[in-house]
Amino acid sequence: MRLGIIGLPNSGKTTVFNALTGSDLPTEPVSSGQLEVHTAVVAVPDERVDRLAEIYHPKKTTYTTITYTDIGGLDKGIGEGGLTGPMRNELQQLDGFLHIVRAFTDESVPHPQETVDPIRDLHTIDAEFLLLDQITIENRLARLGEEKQKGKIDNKQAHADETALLERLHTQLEAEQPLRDLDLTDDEHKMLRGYGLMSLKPVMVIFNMGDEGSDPAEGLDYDHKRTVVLSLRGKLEAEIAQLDDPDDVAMFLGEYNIDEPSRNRVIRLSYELLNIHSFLTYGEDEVRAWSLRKGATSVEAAGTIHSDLARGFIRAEVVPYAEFIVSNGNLADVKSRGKMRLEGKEYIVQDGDMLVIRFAV
Ligand SMILES: Nc1nc2c(ncn2[C@@H]2O[C@H](COP(=O)(O)OP(=O)(O)OP(=O)(O)O)[C@@H](O)[C@H]2O)c(=O)[nH]1
Ligand SMILES: [Mg+2]
Repeated sequence: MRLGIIGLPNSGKTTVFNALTGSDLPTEPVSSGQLEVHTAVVAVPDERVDRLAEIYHPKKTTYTTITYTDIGGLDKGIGEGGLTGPMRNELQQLDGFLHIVRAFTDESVPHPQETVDPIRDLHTIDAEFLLLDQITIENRLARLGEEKQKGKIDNKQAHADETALLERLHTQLEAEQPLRDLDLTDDEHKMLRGYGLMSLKPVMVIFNMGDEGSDPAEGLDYDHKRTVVLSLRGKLEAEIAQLDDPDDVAMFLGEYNIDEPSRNRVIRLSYELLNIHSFLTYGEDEVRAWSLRKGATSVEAAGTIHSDLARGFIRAEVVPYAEFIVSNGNLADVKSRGKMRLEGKEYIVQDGDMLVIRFAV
């Protein structure tokens, strides 16, 4: 799963990218304005994995990951439906966005619109995405109309379904509302997958605050589905991410009166935004967390581990992590309390399920 870090020039995208990934990319007060892409893979912190590793002392411990891509140079052509070519291509491939909005004031960092106005900037990019989606949908509807006129339709039902769906989306866009607010079925999402619709993707809005000033997230009127809003102090967070010594981190946090670095919170929320959760596998070889789409079954979970496990799936042995901890990590005790279950193919995997897949190939 890959989230793209987007926003206007100088909003602090690279700064936040550094904070999240512990990278040390240069950040500059002068924006190059070019399409620049940097990617890093981040382990998702998970206390359950830590605890299991303490119990099993495995040879290997593996966390799930999220990929973050810092994408600079978005401003070209904004407001003119002008996002084209490689930039648009780049954005369409993402699973969601981290939209960085500048809320810090700093005379030495120019703002493309001169003034600092987070709400205006938030809506600038939102409006751009709505416009792009509208163009995409109108083009497709025009194509479908032509096909109909020429009587060149292979599958009448599919043609009618797609037209109806696109018209529904079009109405939403005309009302200036993002597509992610619509309740779409899995099939409808599938139908739309190839279009790379921007406002359909989940979004985390991050207000990048300075050390002073009010928090734009407070009292913000921004009620959308699959949307998270938060504020952090990007520059500070990036500095914390560069510290290796936990004592230094603690001192730093104390000095600035912060409970915990935002990094972990942002990564956890990214995970939730993507509508995935984790199941766990365990043993002396490896303790590992795996990402799985919420609502996926045990056989799909098996398939994430290895296609053989899905093909030869017999049963899943399920121990909920919480029960494992109640039993102090003693599986025999979990069993005797009747909390170890055998489940079939249709079982919907829950977050924190510890799985052993029984299979034969
Ligand atoms: N005062 C202050 N400055 C910040 C903060 N976050 C970023 N900056 C500064 O703003 C400038 C731009 O930050 P970047 O992280 O490079 O911004 P960007 O969005 O990646 O910019 P482009 O990629 O050029 O569009 C740099 O000089 C940063 O040091 C912040 O929270 N407070
Ligand atoms: Mg940058």
